[in-house]
Formats: sequence, C-alpha cells, structure tokens
Amino acid sequence: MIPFRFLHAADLHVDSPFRGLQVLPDKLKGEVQESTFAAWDNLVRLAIRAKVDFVVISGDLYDGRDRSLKAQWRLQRGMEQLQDKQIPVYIIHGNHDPLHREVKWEWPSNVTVFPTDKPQAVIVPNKNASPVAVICGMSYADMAVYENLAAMYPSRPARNAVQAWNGLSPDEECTVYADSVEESTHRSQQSVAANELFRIGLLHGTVDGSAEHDPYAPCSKRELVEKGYDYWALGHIHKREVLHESPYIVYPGNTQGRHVKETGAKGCYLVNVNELGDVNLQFETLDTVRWRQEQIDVSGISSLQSIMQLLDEKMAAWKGEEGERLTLIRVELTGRTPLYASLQQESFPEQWREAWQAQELDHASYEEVSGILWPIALRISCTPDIDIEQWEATDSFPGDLIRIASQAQQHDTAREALIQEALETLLQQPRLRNWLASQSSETQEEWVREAMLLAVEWLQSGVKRP
Ligand SMILES: [Mn+2]
Repeated sequence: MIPFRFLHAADLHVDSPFRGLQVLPDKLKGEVQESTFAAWDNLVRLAIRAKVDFVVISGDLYDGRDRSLKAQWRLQRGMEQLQDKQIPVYIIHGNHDPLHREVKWEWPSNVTVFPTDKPQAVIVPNKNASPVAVICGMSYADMAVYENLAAMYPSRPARNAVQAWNGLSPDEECTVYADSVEESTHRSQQSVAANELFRIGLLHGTVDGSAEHDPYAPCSKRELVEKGYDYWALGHIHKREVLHESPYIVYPGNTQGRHVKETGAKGCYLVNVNELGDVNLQFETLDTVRWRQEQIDVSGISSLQSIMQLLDEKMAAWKGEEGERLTLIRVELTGRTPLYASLQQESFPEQWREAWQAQELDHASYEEVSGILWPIALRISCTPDIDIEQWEATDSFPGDLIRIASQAQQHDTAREALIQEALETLLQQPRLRNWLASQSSETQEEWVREAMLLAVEWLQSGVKRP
C-alpha cells in the first residue's frame, strides 16, 4: 500500500445564525458569527500546510437547507484554494444541508459530491496520481432520513471501483463515479488491484442510537465493522469520538462549537495511513471561538466577598488556559452554603457577570477580542446550609413546610393547587397565565424546591435548630 494522508472533517454548519446571543456586545457578536466561516478557512489552510492528498467532509457543510449565498461563496473560495494545490475534496450532504432539487451550485473540478439515490465509489489518487484509496459515500436528499443507509453500502467497494478503473463493468451493488476514472488519461492507464486500496466509507448518521440526537440513518457499530472498510468517516454527532479502531469508526465532531453545550476544542482529524495500512489519527483544532462550562464548589465559604475572590481566581486560571481565543463560559456555583439566601437575593449572578464583562471589555482594544473570557451566565445551584431531612422529621413549622413541598413535588395535583394559591394575584393576567401553563412540570418542581429551601433558611435564622 502507498502511504498517504487526508483530513476528515464533518458538521461545519457554515453560517450558523447563533440565535440567542443578541445580548453580546457588537464586536464579540461579530467574532462569534464569523466563527463557522473562520473554522473553514482554518481547515483549508491546514490541508495545504499538512500537504494532504485529499479532504473528506461527512455532511452538514451548511447549517440550513437553504444555504446562504455567503456560505456557498466562502466554501467555494476555499475549494478553489485547495484546487490550486491539487487537493481533491470528497463531500456528502447531511440532514442540515440535504442535496435537494433546488440546489444548483457548480463546484470547482477538484470537488466530488456523492449522490443521493445510492452509494457510489470513487478511486482516489495521491499527489503522484497513484491510486491509494477507494471512497464510498452517499448524500441525504431530505432533512430527515430514517433508513439504514449503511446497509446499502457495498461490502466490496474496492473491487467494484477497481473493475471500473480497469475498464471492466462493476458489480450491480454499487455504481462507480465515472468522472474520477475517466478525467485523467495518464491515470486510466494504470491498472490497480483491489487489495492495494484503503477503503473509506463516508456516512452521515447515528451509530448505536443516542437519545440526544435525531436518529437519522441509524446503524450499528457491529454492522460497520463487518462491512469490511478500513475507515468509517462519520458525521452528524457533534462530539468528537473514536468509536472503534481497526477498522476505525470516527466522528471528528463539528469544526466550531455553536452553543454552550458544545464545549471544548473543535476541529478535524489528520489521518495518516502508512504502507501497512496502519492508521494514525491526529486531532487538529480549527475553532476560533470556544465554549466552556465550569462548576465551582463554594461549600465552606462564609462571605460573598470570598466567593467573588474565588470566582476571579478561577476565571484568571481558565483565561490562561484558553490563550488568545475568545471563550464564552457558563459558570455554576454548587455546594452547601450559609450564603444561600444572599446569593439568591442580591442579584449576585448579574452583578458579578456585569462587573467581569466590563473588565474584559476594558482590557480589549477597539476591535481586538482575542483572549477575552466572557461569562454568559452564572448559575447558582447551591443548597442552603440546613439539614432538610432532620427538619422534616420534626413537629415544627419548617417541618410542615418541607412536608407540603415534598408532597407538591411528587404529586401533580398538589403542586398545581399550591402554585395556583401562591400566584393567585399574578394569574389574573392572561399572558402570565398562559406563560405559566407552558412551563414544564420539572421547572415547576424546581420552583417549589427553591421556594422551600429559601423559606426554611429564613425560618432557621429565627428558629432554634431541632
Ligand atoms: Mn450536524
């Protein structure tokens, strides 16, 4: 086998709208909105710098079914830069950017888009025009695909493609992309054997189900292992994961995080294949804006000032870790604390957040946003410094309160009655009434719990401990 290297990326979601970040100052908002484009530019630069033989992209290049012109134009520009360096790109489309009838976009000749009706195989040459791999892929035609597409992939992609390459007609189970075979005359003169080719499957879909994601193109890991490919280049799940080695089954994750649940470094894999067909994976970051979620345990801390100080120390340390990249962070305070009521009452989260934000903007120069660590939220998930179980067992007013609250948490009718009674005056307002009706029972349970904790803590300051 001839050694070669390629980039495997997926889920670029170029031109993601980043709704819900309207509250950001303009210069940060601009950086965030540009980030999916910038990650693409970084991918193109990396491919050129690493001198890869080709690039594969496993779906969701665009964020929306109706690709914006701006997104198409930026992708086009990158593809042209890759073309200048003779780097081919192999693409499938996914659930966010299906290849529907209205899509009319002419890519430069280095780009191969796999069709929607059935999988196709393409023989891929390295920089010296020697065939090194066969890639098999297929695109979505619709936004929701519930069929098992993997089942349609041929189990002998190399043999089929090689037959076509060598001028023989391929088996029925898979069509071969004719362009790659015919376009270059010096290539078609080489004869090639199937066992010399590295087999890559491009698939956008869900392996072994996952409650968090739309179950598009579901299949099992076992099924992929048994198909007889060397590398499954997957897309769809935005969290990077190597599901299997030998054969490799890989989700590279998205190239740029798009909200606070998509935390940590984002990028793609640089895949090196040696003469024995052994695979070496190297993760390369591409993101320009990073998301982070952190927890701080404040139990044992006795003043708001000390909590402030601890927050500042932690933030400074995280800022150091992130370096030059704009980072958006959500911080959560946890632990049992006597400051519970103060943290709830004194709009502590808003005050701290605003103070830190002002300081970050102060340090940033006019258009420069590098190195900013921007708190988007400070969430208080602490519990008061009281022993709920001990109180609950007592014949006291706090004991009664805890028992009523736990009844209301467990039983829908009891909770509704309690909330109706407590919010009677507010419920005169039709809009508030509608809003209340739209809240989930989990949210309402949380209200009851928080109200109970707060009330018991207030009472405790005036009542003797049991
Ligand atoms: Mn996606």
